[in-house]
Amino acid sequence: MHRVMSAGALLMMVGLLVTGCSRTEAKTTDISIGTAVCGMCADKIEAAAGAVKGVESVAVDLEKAVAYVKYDANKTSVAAIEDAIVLAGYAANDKPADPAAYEKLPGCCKLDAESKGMHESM
Ligand SMILES: [Cu+2]
Repeated sequence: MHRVMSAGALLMMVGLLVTGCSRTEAKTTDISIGTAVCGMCADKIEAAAGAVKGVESVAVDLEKAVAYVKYDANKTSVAAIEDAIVLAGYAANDKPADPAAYEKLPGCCKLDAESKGMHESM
């Protein structure tokens, strides 16, 4: 509780210093994307999260299995970004991938790929 409050206070102070009276509330969040396995996964996650209104930038680190998302907290939320990633077929934080979207992923992007190595182009 204390940590959250002080982090919030710090953000506000930094925000005031940097942006003055701007109305955007820029935040960053690290979203765990443990089911992403290759560059195509990263591209899809970046595209899906980046398409959410209010998201300013997405950077995927495949090795750490984390998507770093910069967004405007007045326009969107972490939950909305998670949902976009879920609908692209990937798990986001504690939300499992949408099963239908996951089914449509190329074989190389599935964790239990029987067809591993067979890269279908979509
Ligand atoms: Cu992949």
